[in-house]
Amino acid sequence: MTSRHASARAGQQPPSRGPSAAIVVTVGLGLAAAIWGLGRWATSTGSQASPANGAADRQAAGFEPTVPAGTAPGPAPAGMVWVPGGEFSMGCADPRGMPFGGDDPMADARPIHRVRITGLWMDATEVTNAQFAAFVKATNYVTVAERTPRAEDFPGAPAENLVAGSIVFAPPAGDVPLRDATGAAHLRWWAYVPAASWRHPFGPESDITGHDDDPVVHIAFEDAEAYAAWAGKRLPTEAEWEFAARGGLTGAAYPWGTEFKPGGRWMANTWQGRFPRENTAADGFPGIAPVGRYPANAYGLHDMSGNVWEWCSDWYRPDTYTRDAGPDLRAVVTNPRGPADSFDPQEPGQPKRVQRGGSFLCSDQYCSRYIVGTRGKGEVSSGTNHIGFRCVKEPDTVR
Ligand SMILES: [Ca+2]
Repeated sequence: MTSRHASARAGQQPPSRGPSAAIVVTVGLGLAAAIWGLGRWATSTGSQASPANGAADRQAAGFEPTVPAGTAPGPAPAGMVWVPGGEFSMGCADPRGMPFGGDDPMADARPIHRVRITGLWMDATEVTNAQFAAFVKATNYVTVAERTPRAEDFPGAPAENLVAGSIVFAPPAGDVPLRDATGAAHLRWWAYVPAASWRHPFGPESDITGHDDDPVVHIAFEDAEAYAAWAGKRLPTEAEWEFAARGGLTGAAYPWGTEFKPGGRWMANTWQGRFPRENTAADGFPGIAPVGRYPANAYGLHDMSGNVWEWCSDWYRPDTYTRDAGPDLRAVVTNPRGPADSFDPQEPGQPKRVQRGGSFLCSDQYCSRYIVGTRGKGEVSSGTNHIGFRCVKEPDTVR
């Protein structure tokens, strides 16, 4: 059973207590926890270091200088930029106490450890609706959200709930608690919407006319992989993604530096106002922005922070960095591709891949995963209206 399909029930029946409701709550939790990558378990694993501001703090946190290596092997493929590769410190210091740092210790992003990456090309922006439409036109590909769930995969589910669709942000009118004892507070602002898909981001009455340059959303992991294969590319590993997002900087909180709004300028599409009911759109966009509307980082990459989440190829585990760093934290891991399997203590039965960068729904009240070293995770079949992707291409595969 997958989160997306089972969510047909979660979205149409209010969670409540009882034998059947337990499934609904569990599944719904799988959905949106996957979406947000809450990482709440991490509070029990402790934290280290201080905010990553200034050289002394960076060193205390475990960041050593980024050492780029490798030059571009030729002209960039269309829409891509060169990420030089090299060695860097991967991970995130405890962001609590940082301006815009939020209240999550982000312990799954520690220990900070050394990683070496081979240079490669990366899409300068998230994949757009126009690009995805070209793929669908060429291949007649049908996304996971557009497929009708099969009854045999969901024994006992009411037939009326076996409908194609996806999960859409649906904020309540009033204030709601962002966290509660059930761990399912987020169900208050997510709804399963029949017929929602990349073509109809908010449901059947919506479409993407005039939004060619918006990032494509409602993308499940296999959808992203299918597009990448068609394009002669692949999804980035989590380590490649973070090296690229850091743009050569060492231990900076954001892809552009240490200040969230340098000189008062908005650098990423995130959430302003009281989440989830108030959206002031102070950054210029109440929802998704067309790609590339905010400044690129030093490698020429846009929206590595915010706008939409981006799938990476790695399975998610909270202990990946502990494993990679080794007992003395001196290991240098070369081109890590993630663990062999997935495990999320919050939802042990849900297979999850890594997602990075946060989205237009991230704020310092909730999520704060626009911080460059933080990690997200998503159940593989659950696209939503803030999950997209971008691709990479290895130099020796350039055509
Ligand atoms: Ca993004």
